[in-house]
Amino acid sequence: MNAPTPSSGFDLAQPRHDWTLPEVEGLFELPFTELVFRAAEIHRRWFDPTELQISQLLSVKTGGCPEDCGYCAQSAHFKTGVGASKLMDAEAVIAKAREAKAGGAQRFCMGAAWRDLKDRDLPKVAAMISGVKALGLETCATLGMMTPEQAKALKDAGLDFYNHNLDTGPDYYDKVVTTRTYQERLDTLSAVRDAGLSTCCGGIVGMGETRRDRAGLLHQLATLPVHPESLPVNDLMPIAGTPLGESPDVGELEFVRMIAVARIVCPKSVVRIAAGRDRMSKSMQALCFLAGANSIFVGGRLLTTNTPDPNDDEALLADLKMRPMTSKVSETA
Ligand code: SAM
Ligand code: DTB
Ligand code: SF4
Repeated sequence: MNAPTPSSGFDLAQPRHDWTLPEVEGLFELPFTELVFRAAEIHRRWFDPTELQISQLLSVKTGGCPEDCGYCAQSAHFKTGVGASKLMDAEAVIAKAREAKAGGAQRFCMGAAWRDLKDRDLPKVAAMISGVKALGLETCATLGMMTPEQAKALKDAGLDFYNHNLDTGPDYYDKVVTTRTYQERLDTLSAVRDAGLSTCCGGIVGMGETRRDRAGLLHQLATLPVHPESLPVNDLMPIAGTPLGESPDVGELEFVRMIAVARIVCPKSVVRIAAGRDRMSKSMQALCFLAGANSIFVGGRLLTTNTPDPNDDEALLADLKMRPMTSKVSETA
């Protein structure tokens, strides 16, 4: 199946929600330079390609998670050496957010190793969200599954974004996680949208999935009722002790293809190079930005693994003459 060409009579840069899986697979099959060129054209239609959205993560509750996600250092099912800690106090989180803002972060994302958010933890989580919001940062949280009522409570506390990844295509999901279903992920995403929160939803490459599974993930995202406002693409950080600790790397060009196809099928989403950036050269990151990536995590740390050294990121932006995103992200279709 050939991907549609610019001469096929419709505007490729307009968001569509009727992508078919063969169409998305067809994009992956394009010659590399053609794919990147198309993605770069679309990127320019919706964004200033010299601007990057800058996020910073903090693990507010680490380890001991009851879920068995085969990639995760924080699952209690695997011996990874990551210990379980309690939920941080709001004041400590707010202090970290203040440092992140001083370091140039625009959005502060609070992550917890939970299967789902418990009502007993809501007051503390709400307090950290309002405190971070009061600093003038965009707020994001990733706390596992949530009910519609909990999503509304977090919105009222000042939450802007909720991160909840589909992680891979629907056919591969149960090879990676057995303690929850794809449908449960989709249900939380519905609750998030219905509460008026912006969604941050993407996945991981390099888990032994096929290209069809990668296309399957992007097909799911592109056919959601609203495209995710943020779309993180994680390159698997192989964690010793997890079932995916020895998973072979997907390869640089395939990672760039994933970014480019994400840019094409979700043209107005902010596409992030999430995990794995610390192993990427400057030129690889530049290629990702050319292919439509326009967001990064900074600050030196993700949850249990690292981002590049902040000095290296400063040099990267200077070298590429890129700067933090100033324009307000346009509304997503
Ligand atoms: N527990 C919550 C959940 O699963 O939604 C929030 C935290 S969880 C660590 C957030 C995301 O981090 C996962 O959905 C996955 O995409 C990503 N992630 C976790 N471990 C990773 C790894 N080793 N390499 C790449 N991405 C990873
Ligand atoms: C996302 O897609 N990636 C981030 C954030 N959302 C929560 C997490 C990456 C975690 C990488 C592995 C670790 O640090 O433990
Ligand atoms: Fe738990 Fe999230 Fe890790 Fe899965 S990805 S084990 S839900 S912290």
